[in-house]
Amino acid sequence: MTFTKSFFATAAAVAFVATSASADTWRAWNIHNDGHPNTAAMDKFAELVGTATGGEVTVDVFHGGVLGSQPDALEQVRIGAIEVGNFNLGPIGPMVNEANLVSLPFIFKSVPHMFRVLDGEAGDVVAAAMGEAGVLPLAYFDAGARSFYSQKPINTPADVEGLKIRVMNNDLYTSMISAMGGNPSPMAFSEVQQALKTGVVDGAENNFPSFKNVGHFEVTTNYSLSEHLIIPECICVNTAKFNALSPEMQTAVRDAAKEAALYQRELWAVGSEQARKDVEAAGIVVNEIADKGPFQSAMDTVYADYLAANPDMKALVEMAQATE
Ligand code: BDP
Repeated sequence: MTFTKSFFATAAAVAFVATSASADTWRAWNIHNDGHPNTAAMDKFAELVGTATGGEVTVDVFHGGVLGSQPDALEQVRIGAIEVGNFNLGPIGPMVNEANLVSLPFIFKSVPHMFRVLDGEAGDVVAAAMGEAGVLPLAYFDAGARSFYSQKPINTPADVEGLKIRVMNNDLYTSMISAMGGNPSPMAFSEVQQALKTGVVDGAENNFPSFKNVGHFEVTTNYSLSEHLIIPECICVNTAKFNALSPEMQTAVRDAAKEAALYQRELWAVGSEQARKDVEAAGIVVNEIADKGPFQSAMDTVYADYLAANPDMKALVEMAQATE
């Protein structure tokens, strides 16, 4: 057999195709910095994926939101320009209506209740709709509960009246603030500290780790435990990229995400307690709200307006509410 020039060229091309088809590098978006539980969990996910897939899939995590704001990154994952990320389900609502279930204030009784809903029938509906839209959830993180912070304590919905409050990008959050007489201000996470500092907004809402980790506690004084939103986060992957993997590799990646999520939940339990202690030590007054009833009642119009505009969400909302 004569080895011709074209034989070598063909062999090289085949080898190249074989390598690029079997080894995949995924870019992962993460908004958080070092010191946040999700950053460690995303690093763990990358490590586990590398091991479990024998290097067939490599995950490069970009922390600190350097790949863009959350709404932008979600769009990138949806179209496959970024492969994977740790996303909050809040900003997924404008893209996937079913995901809005988790953005209805006080829909969940507690974090364990939220996980029971996600693990049940309602969660299947939400996950299927997200996958359909291109943002497939592989596992869920704990993100605690979100509460208000501002320069004054907030004990009743009336205390929110007239305050300009930063919210994440979702119309349900603007309705939530408006229902209490406040002025909602949707804004990227990266801009919130400056906005609080300069008085562009009077307050914001988040969980303890995020309140601490990006320095919001340095520019405000009171954290009031309204716990109005319990929003899960996901490791979400571009659906087409995931489906292109062999069944074995899909299982390996999904298991890695689940293990990373269990790790995240452990870190979260410790980290959110510690974050609370740290901000209190730094002078933040943490204000227990004796009766959250008035906040819940103030949300009646939010639910009524939302369900009037989205009647097909009624069954899903009832399914979540009926979950023990
Ligand atoms: C944090 C979430 C992050 C959000 C951020 C926000 O982990 O995904 O972008 O809140 O308020 O708690 O924008």
